[in-house]
Amino acid sequence: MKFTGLELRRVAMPLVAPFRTSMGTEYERDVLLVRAVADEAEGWGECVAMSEPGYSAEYVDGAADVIRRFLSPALAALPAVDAHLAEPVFAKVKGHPMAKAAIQTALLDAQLRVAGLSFGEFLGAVRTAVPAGVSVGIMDSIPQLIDAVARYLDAGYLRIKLKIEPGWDVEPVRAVRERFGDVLLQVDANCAYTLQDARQLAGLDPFDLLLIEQPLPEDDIRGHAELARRLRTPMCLDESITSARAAADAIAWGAAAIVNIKPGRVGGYLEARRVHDVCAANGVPVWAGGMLETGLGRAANVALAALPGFTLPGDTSASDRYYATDITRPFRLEDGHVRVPTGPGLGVDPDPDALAAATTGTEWLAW
Ligand code: SMG
Ligand code: MG
Repeated sequence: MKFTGLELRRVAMPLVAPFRTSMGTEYERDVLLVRAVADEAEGWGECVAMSEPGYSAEYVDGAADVIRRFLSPALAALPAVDAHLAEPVFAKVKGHPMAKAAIQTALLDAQLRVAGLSFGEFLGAVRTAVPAGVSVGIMDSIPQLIDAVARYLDAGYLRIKLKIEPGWDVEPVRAVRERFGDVLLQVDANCAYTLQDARQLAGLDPFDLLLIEQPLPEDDIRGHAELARRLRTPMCLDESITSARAAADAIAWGAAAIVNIKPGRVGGYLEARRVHDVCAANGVPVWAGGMLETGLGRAANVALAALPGFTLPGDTSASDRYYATDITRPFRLEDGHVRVPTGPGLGVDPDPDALAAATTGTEWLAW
C-alpha cells in the first residue's frame, strides 16, 4: 500500500456544556483531524491538542505547523511509509507527541482497514465493552455540582471524576460523598498544587477516593513521590507520563501507583501500548484518559481501554457527554459501558454531512 499524502482538517465542535478545569474553561473544541490517504484505503487520526498550551506545551495551531513543516516532509522523504516506520523518523523531531500521535493513528487506521483488523484486535483487546467514567468540571457552586453528578449517575456512569483546584477540593468531594454514598470517585488537579499543599490534600484521605490525579507540575516526579508518602489516597499520574520510560521511572521512584494513559500524550497508540505493558509488568493499574475527543478519537481510546491492564473505568464517556452532534455515529452508554468497535481500523467513519458542517478548513499535504 502506498500513501500519497495527508489532509489536515479543522473542525469546530461546540461542547454541550462548558468544561472548567484548573487550566481554564473549554466551550468548544477546535479539533485537528489528519486523514492519511493511500492507494488502497484512507485512515483518520484526531489530534488532541487544545487551542491553548494549558494542559501541556502543545496547542492546535502548533501541532498543525509541526506536521506541515517537519513531520509530513520527513515521511514524504521515506521510500515507504507505515505507522511503525514513522516512529523512528518522528523521534528526530523533539516533543509534539499529540501531532505525532494523530499521524500515526491515521496511518494505522488505513493499514488496519486494508488488513481487515480492528484497532482492538491489533492492540490486544480482551473485552467487547469498557466501563465508562465521566469527568466533571469545576462548578460555580456545590448544588450545581450535585445536580451534574446526579445526572451522570442517572445516565449510568460507573465512576465520577471531579476536577479540583485550590479552593475547590475537600468540600466538593465531601458533598458528593455525602449525597451519593460509595460511588467510585476520584479527583484530577491538572498540576494545580505544590508540595506545600500536602496537608490540604491529605484532607481528601477520609473520602476513600480511587486516586488523586496529577496534583503537582508535570516535571515534579520527586514531589509526587514525596506527596504519595504523605497521602493515603493512591497517586495517579497523567501529564508526567510522557513515555513508557517515564512510566517505568515514575513507578520505580514511588510517584505513581496508578497511571492514566492518553495516546496523544505519549506519541501514539504504539507507545501507549508500551506504557500499558510496563505498568502491567509492575502490577500498576491503568485507565484510559480522555481529551474531549470526537467519535474518531474515542473509537481508538475505547479499543485501547479494552486491554487487560485497564482495570479502572476510563474517561471514555458517551458522545452526548461532549457533543450534541458527533462527527461519527454516536458512542452510547449501555449499562454503564461503551462498546468497543469491531469493524476494520477505527471501526467508525466520519458522517459526511456532520463532518462537512463542522469543518472550518482543509489543507492537502502531498507526498
Ligand atoms: O475526554 O472526558 C474527557 C475529558 C477528561 O478530564 C478529562 N481530561 O487532565 O484528564 C485530564 C483532562 C484533560 C482535558 S481538560 C481540557
Ligand atoms: Mg488528567
